[in-house]
Amino acid sequence: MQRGEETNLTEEEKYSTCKGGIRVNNPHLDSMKEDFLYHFNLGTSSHDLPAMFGDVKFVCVGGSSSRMAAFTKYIAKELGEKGEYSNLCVDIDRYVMYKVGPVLSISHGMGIPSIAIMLHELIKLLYHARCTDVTVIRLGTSGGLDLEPGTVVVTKRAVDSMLKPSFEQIILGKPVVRNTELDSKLAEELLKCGEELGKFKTVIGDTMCTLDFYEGQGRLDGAFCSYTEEDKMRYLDQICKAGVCNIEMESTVFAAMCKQSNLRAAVVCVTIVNRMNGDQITTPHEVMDEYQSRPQVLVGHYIKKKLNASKKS
Ligand code: R2B
Ligand code: URA
Repeated sequence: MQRGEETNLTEEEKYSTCKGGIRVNNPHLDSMKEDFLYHFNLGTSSHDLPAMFGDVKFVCVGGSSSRMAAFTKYIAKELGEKGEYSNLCVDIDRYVMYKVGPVLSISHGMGIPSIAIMLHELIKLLYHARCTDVTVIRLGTSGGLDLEPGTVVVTKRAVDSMLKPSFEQIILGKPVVRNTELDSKLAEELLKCGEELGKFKTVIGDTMCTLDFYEGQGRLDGAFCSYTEEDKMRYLDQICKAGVCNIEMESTVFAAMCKQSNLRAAVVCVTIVNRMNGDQITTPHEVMDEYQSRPQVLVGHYIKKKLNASKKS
């Protein structure tokens, strides 16, 4: 597709290039002799990206490297794939990346800047590899509002700390605001997967994305706190009434960047604490491990369903 050919696009999207479905919006990219994805330690000259990644259909991302390694083992077992899966981000320790058939599993660290860097390189990787029809899902943890810990929340809308469904990036000293709309059909399908499994409670609702775990999420247990418990509870009540089910730290930029690049995206997070009852996370490790496996089980079920359906058609 040529630059600027599509209709119904935002000004930003008009000037984008779309190689086989993945949209990038950078006129400089095509004139670069080589594109080195520094934090992945992968590059267009050193690696045959279409051969390595061209068949990717699902990308699952999550904060911790060990959780994404565990997901890799889980999805391999679920898909009946046998083998050893090694980290494709060799000799660099920013992120880990594993590939099991059409499923890529990548860690993104904590917070907006960390996931944004990973997503820039992921989107370019998928673009260079000429991937098509890719679904990206963030599997995460979060603090729940009025939800029993262990509840899985599928995000309907990713909102910022001011309840706005947008993500603001400062570019060349000026604020640029981007939409954080997620794929509603995908969210409903994921909710249905949770219900079909019937192993844990799954709900759908808004997810608030903050810039910090402590003051940014109204905790009383950070190194600094300038508000009262009443102030905190008033805020949590207010956002809960506005439709926020859980709070985490990556969903807005994740939603915005996936939307910009034409990627179908969803956020599935387990709640590990009910913020209406407290701030500290003291859940025993075994319980926490089981909670953290829940988004993996749900998304594993979804991926299997989709792959079986595509085999039949
Ligand atoms: C959830 O958990 C992390 C903070 O503990 C953060 O990455 C998030 O979004
Ligand atoms: N992750 C968050 O960002 N907040 C919580 O309360 C729990 C996990």
